[in-house]
Amino acid sequence: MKFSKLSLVSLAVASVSGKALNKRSGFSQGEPIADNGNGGPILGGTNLQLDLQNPDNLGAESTDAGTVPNLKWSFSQSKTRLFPGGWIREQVVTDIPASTDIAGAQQHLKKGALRELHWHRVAEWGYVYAGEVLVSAVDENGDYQVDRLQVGDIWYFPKGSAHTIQGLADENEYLLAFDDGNFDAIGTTFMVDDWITHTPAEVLAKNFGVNASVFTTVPAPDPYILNGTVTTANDTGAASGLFGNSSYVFHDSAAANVPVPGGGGTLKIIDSRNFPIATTIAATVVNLEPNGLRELHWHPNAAEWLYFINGTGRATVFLGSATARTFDFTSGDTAVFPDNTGHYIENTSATQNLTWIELYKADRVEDISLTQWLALTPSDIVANTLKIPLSVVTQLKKQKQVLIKG
Ligand SMILES: *[C@@H]1O[C@H](CO)[C@@H](O)[C@H](O)[C@H]1NC(C)=O
Ligand SMILES: *[C@@H]1O[C@H](CO)[C@@H](O)[C@H](O)[C@H]1NC(C)=O
Ligand SMILES: *[C@@H]1O[C@H](CO)[C@@H](O)[C@H](O)[C@H]1NC(C)=O
Ligand SMILES: *[C@@H]1O[C@H](CO)[C@@H](O)[C@H](O)[C@H]1NC(C)=O
Ligand SMILES: *[C@@H]1O[C@H](CO)[C@@H](O)[C@H](O)[C@H]1NC(C)=O
Ligand SMILES: *[C@@H]1O[C@H](CO)[C@@H](O)[C@H](O)[C@H]1NC(C)=O
Ligand SMILES: CC(=O)N[C@H]1CO[C@H](CO)[C@@H](O)[C@@H]1O
Repeated sequence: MKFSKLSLVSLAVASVSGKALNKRSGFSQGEPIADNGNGGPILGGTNLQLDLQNPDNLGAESTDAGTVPNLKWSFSQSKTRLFPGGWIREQVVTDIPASTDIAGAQQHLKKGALRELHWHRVAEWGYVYAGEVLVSAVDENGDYQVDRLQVGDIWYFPKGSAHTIQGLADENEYLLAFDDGNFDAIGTTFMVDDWITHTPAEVLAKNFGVNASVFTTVPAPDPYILNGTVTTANDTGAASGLFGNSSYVFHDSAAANVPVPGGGGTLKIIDSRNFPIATTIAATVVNLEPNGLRELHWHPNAAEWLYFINGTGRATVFLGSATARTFDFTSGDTAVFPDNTGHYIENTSATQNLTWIELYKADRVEDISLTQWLALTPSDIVANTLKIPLSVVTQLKKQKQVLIKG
């Protein structure tokens, strides 16, 4: 039986229903063939579903140039680790070698399940996107905090803070980020039960003032995520803080979405200016309307790490020296735009918002807008450099547009 490429494409389109597909005008769907005749069919093995999702890998964007490494990773490509109380899948520097500043993970907890007590050699940033969780933490002054987080709420534990997380709703999930791309290396996470089982019993007895036999039931190896029941304890008196605002937590309700001059969506910045403890991870949560564009810009202070929550989009990363590469994104993708590289993000759906989170290993979010730069430079200099009419330059917007309506 013979299948034409076209019938294979329609089969694949049917079988990836739900995953949005990117069609580029002037370019064949699922094949490296441009309407101008460049390219040709793939005769060897290929993964058609990936091809359909990533037209820019097939060369759809003629302005791309040079050898640019992969800057994208889908959590669907990560190994998922399963536990009685949930799961985790990570993206670390070995997945995207350019992502040296930040590593990320999706983590899921069932009701009552616990990410066991631990601390890290790096800072941890979390964003709840489903369910509700309880975080509990203790700092070096013996100050403790117990707080309840809902969808959109964020936490930040500085390097070394002792903490634990519990799922409160039936199913709960959040994005985790760490201010070190090599986060998963040995020695970055310290589990409480791991420490106990690797300490002499008589030392434990002396340290805690109890009978050494108490600790024979401590699990080894450590369970990482364990099942349990939702806490009812009020022994620290911290329950009164359950509904309050702790310094480790930024409640979504504490900041309004900032309306942007260009229309096109909403944006929220959470960094050390409104969330003082978050000195090493600054964040922007972006909602871009159908066909909208996050305007061309770069970040003078840090690389950008991204997590796409929902929708479909694309971005071209300009790395200087006449090199650029376009990437296609869908929900569950992560990416990194290296330090100071120019880029935009476009919503390629005509119907669905594109939502994503941007993280920077920095104390604040900073960006320079290409349009604003050109508008605030002597107009004849800009016109002469780009060889474009002066009248085009003089009407450029002097205010950052941020998100432009599609
Ligand atoms: C510690 O507990 C064990 C087991 O319950 C018991 O046999 C032992 O006598 C206890 N030791 C002390 C010092 O209380
Ligand atoms: C955790 O799961 C195990 C195995 O299913 C079960 O025996 C135990 O009762 C559960 N514990 C809690 C606290 O839910
Ligand atoms: C927890 O204990 C504190 C202090 O004992 C008390 O003020 C508070 O009402 C208790 N909270 C709950 C939810 O029982
Ligand atoms: C938490 O902080 C926000 C913003 O400052 C405020 O609107 C809210 O009332 C606070 N909630 C509590 C329980 O203190
Ligand atoms: C899309 O975003 C706009 C705000 O920019 C919002 O009003 C609208 O409800 C969003 N649509 C969906 C389906 O979330
Ligand atoms: C994505 O948005 C659509 C509506 O535009 C909604 O039905 C869906 O639940 C969203 N998915 C996630 C993961 O937020
Ligand atoms: C590059 C790309 O896919 N752009 C798309 C942006 O969204 C509009 C509306 O869906 C499309 O027409 C464009 O092709």
